[in-house]
Amino acid sequence: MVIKKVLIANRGEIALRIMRTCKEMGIKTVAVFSEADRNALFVRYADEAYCIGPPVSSASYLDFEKIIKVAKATKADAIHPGYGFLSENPVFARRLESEGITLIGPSAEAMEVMGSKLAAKETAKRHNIPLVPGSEGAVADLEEAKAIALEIGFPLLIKASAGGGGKGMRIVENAESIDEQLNLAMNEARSAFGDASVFIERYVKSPRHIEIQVLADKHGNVVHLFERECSIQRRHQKVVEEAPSSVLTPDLREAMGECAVSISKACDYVGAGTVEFLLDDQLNFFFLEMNTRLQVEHPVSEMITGIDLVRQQILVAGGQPLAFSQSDIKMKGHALEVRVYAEDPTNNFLPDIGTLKTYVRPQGPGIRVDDGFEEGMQIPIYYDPMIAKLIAYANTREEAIDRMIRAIDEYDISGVKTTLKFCQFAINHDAFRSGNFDTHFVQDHFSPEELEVENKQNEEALSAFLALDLIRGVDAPSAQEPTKRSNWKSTRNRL
Ligand code: MV4
Repeated sequence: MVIKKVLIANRGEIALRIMRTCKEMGIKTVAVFSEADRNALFVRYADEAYCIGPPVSSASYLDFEKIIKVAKATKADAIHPGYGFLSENPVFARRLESEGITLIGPSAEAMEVMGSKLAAKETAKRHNIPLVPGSEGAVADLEEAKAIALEIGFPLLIKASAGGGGKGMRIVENAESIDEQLNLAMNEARSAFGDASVFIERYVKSPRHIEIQVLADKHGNVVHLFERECSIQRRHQKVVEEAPSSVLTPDLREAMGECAVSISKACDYVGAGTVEFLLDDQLNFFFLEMNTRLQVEHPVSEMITGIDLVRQQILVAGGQPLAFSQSDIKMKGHALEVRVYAEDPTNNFLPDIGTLKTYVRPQGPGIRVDDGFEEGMQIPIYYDPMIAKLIAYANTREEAIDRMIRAIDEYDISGVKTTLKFCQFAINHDAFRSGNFDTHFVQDHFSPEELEVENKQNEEALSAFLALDLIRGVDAPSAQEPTKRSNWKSTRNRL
């Protein structure tokens, strides 16, 4: 089947990102949008665009009856769901199958298996993929939980089978609290997910979060595109992602890659997917879960492999076999991504939505900005407050970090508070630079004062330079430089 027209069932930067590849492939695009996104860039970029309802997601981006109606009316061959919204919804996938519309993604069955953490772990176990020691399947009652605890020791972790991304997790420190925690976890799981099944794992103390990008076609070919390191996160919200990881050896990379390919084959996976692992401080890895969608941080994998993941998703959805094998895929250089949010890092990351009064993107060598906004636009309150993904690519990790720091300096956003300085703090930290960090990085190293102190230091440095100006006279060439630098942002619009 040749895909000639794609409906993008998403919004913002990812809708635009998908449309750009469609355009390169000569594929027509259909946007669907809510009333809050009337003026969005992705709506203007599409060949056709249809309003599908009010801002609240349940009445627009999640309302698949409306979306399918538009797909039929516009004769779209396929739907790309992006990430979030309908992207991992097996009910939607099944509906599209019965409507004869191609989903750019895996089958409903693959989504179902991986949507259940227990089913996913069972699949992994059958294929000898390492798992964190813990219960086999759901824990039935307190007696069983206690028996497992006796075996694996404390602290342990109770997780909801229907959870994921940290939702429904509880740490149990000692035998006395296991009763209470188990009850809370099961009740929470029942009310949040409609499924009370929970399982137990040993708590891995200082883990790194490493995920492997996979790509599978409809002919049983599966390859991996190496790893992404996503340990720098705050409350399960990723802050910095990079590829490759600074701690993986070639052997470890190959072993994890093979496990990722094997679990993908086990669920007859099709398309782009991500297999998540925990890596402990002894470099043991354990399968966590599989995400059956294109991920937010996919650009770092694209940068180091030169492979356009959206193009590959579309090709395999159309039935084409992958045009390359594992040995053809090489990684080169280093890529970093930071997520720029409209949040105030000095005020507990409170969303700070409003109008982008100034919005000037960084440019230059090795910089990619995936966003969906322009100066003067309003960031809607109804959705995730991510403004942009800033990606830096260079030959080495050090150069990529320096390049990212430069790009963050160039990024000029006013009207809303952003996490840019927080991201800069993170990647410039000794622990990050040295590669010696884990998922507790933000908790261990960040406090709002870090940003306030930095602001103050900048002010002090500026006053010192200004004082120098006075002493030397403003015409002195050595005194010109810092004054110019400090004025860079305020004068740029006039340059
Ligand atoms: C764990 C863990 C430690 N031990 N499992 C959080 C998200 C979900 N995908 C799995 N998560 C974790 N599972 C065991 N047995 C620590 C985490 C975890 C984490 C994992 C990846 C990235 C960030 C994290 C932050 C806190 C906890």
